[in-house]
Amino acid sequence: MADKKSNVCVVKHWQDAPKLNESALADDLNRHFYYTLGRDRVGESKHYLFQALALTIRDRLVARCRATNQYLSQQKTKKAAYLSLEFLMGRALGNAILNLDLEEQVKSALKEYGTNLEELESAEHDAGLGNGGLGRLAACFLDSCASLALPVVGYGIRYEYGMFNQSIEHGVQIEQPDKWLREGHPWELSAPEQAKIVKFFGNVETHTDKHGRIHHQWVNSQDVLAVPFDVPIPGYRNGVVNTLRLWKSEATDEFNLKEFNAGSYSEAVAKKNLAEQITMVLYPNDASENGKELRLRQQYFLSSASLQDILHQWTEQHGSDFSDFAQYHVFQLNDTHPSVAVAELMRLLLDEYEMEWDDAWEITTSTMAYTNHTLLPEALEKWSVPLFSRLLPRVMEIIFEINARFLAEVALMWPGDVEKQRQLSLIEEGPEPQIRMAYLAIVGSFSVNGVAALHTELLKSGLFNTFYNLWPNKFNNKTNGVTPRRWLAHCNPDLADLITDKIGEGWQADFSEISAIRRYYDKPAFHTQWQKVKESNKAKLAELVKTRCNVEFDTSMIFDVQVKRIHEYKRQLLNILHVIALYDQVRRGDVKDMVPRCVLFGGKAAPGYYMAKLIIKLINNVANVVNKDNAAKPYLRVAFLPNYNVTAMETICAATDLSQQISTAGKEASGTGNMKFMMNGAVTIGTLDGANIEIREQVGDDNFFLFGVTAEQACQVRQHYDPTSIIDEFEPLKNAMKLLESGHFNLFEPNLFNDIIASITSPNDPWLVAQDFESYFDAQKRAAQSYTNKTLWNRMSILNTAASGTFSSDRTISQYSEEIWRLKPMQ
Ligand code: B1H
Repeated sequence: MADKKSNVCVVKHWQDAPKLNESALADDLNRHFYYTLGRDRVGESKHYLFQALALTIRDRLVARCRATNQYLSQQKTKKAAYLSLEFLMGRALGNAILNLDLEEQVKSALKEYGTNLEELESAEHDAGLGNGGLGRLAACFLDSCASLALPVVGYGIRYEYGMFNQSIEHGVQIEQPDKWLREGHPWELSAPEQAKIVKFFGNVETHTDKHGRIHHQWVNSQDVLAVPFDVPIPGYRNGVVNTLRLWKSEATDEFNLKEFNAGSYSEAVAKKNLAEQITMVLYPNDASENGKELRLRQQYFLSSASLQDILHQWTEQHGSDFSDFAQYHVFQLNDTHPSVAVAELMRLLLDEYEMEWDDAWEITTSTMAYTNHTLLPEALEKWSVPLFSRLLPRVMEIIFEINARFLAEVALMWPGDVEKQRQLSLIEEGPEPQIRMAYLAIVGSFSVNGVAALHTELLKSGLFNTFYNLWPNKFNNKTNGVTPRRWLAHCNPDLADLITDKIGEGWQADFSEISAIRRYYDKPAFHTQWQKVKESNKAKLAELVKTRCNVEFDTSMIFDVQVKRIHEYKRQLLNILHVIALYDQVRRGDVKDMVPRCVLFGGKAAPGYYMAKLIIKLINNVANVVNKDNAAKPYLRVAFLPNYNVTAMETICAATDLSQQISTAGKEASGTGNMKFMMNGAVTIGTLDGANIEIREQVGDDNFFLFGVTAEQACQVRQHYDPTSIIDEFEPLKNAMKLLESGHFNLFEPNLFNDIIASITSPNDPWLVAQDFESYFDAQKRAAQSYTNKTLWNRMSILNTAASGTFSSDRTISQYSEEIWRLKPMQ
């Protein structure tokens, strides 16, 4: 479908379209700037110039996207749909230019405007349609699917407001709405003619036809329109452009008309707002409790619209014969968030396409696949049965029926074992019964996967053990990955050039080739080049830290970085406690072995997460005290970078020396920031948790600073945990706690950090901060010492990049494709 070498897409099937003169990029840019947007060069035009450039690039994407779609509609080929409530895309311009190989053309076209690409890139808003790792994973996966020429469509929600913007005032997180669409979204194309109707509320009527078949009708529903907006997803220099289809909710006309006719103008408008609420805002909770009705509406809205879309396309081609539907379709559920899709697919097949239960169930259970992303109990989704029944009455009936049939199977397996039935039931009994969404996903899927080796083992041995015993073959591991295009080639162009100079450019398409850089790990001349790149990246990060935090970072000091969502299990507390211990040493004048260090924090707290917000406040207070103290200046600088997001990470990961991956073992399902840092040559200080374990295996023990108890040990420690005696027995920790307790960091805010102190000293602290402190402190010492030996550090850094091949999302997606989806690349 595409001429690979010249990257010119042969648009075979789009004959009516005027030919795009691909080499006339500068002309297109002018046309879009002056005519499409109607601008001139007077005044502030950077934003319009960005838009004109985006439209110019979009033209080229659209041409390829058409070709990809037409190939797909003509070829009888299996397709996957990736269903996710989150796609954390970040900016698109730089990535599209890289993947289409247009950098030279763009640069020369921009000369005329007296600006550069970097400046225009900075005019683009991040598409922050996700919370953190789970949403960014979905974005990396789309890049890999397109780059591997796999027929995969992403389905998500076009939130009007994405992840909130964070500012820090007096050390406290303030949330501001992220109106990312305000200045338009140049990448998307809407397709209102393909809108779908999604039902809510109402009731179910049944009637029996003359053949004795019972029909269920969902009536008196309030209908909402789902309008698709398509975002193009370019593959890396292969002519493929896949689609991310985002749904926007709108009021239906019919629905309003009734009200207008009855003279209830205000009621009609009020209901319009109700419909439009659904896709208004992303829930910013990350792996913590949700449970709000609006969130369930979002989940059902996405699931129903996406399934209707695919079923509609099927019937257009095949009529109502679904017999080989499962040979051509597979749905990947990104956690349980879209897991109502299991019941919704059943509903559509039963009620809309009049299929028999067993046939519909066969199709459902051979097309649905579920990825679990967390073991944390507070993130395991449950929906109240009364709420669910009211909102989605027909879907509730179907879930009850799935459960009844499943429990009958359980009864056959374990005759007379009522306890087993209670344990495995999709409905958790209690004062208010709850639907266990993970169980629905497992029962309705042919594949259940975890996102790192340890995580999958823990799913099998713990959380889902009984299901694993029932269906061992459903369970499999797919260790996460990240795209080396955005997370090395784009965000670290100097390192990318250096690598390409040595091993050729093949690594960008086949990241296993990165291991070839290992040959240079001991070459002094290469060390010099490697270090020079790192230093210039550090200077750029230092500039960002200076502008955003007004803190001076010195590029000769080790850059020690922890950026991720703020959560107790991720243990930002352990990190800041270590900073306090170092600061305490400085105050005592105990600095003879101290290695100068800049510690950077970044991340958002869920707006309702009290402890996470208090941790942010502590970090900022400590930073303030330390940075003001001239005695500390040569040894320690601390900053909290506000509004950590995808774009910030692009600067951060290229400039980091030491990557902090310090979660309590057994709690972080995988982590993906750890992989971005590793690719860019940072060395990890980390626990045996999530993908850290595999990172350490790849890079070797000598090139990873390990500390802390294992997941297994953590369980044992919790049985008889006594943090106060642990604190008492380790001087640096004892002193750090004393300094914290003395109110040194909250002189004018007495008792502010009492809850943090209580949490560290509690025998019930599930995160074991005190337990792991000493071994963390030692690992930090080893890291700092290693950093003083430039040769040793450069070697470790190079070896980390060289060993990161397996953490490309291309590897992950090849495994999804070969082992779960069974797709064939487009050619
Ligand atoms: C992960 C979530 C998550 N796991 C609920 N679970 C959410 C749960 O809005 N919600 O309701 C949002 C997100 N996110 C992360 O997934 C894991 O913590 C990481 O360890 C993992 O790397 C990432 C991708 O697999």
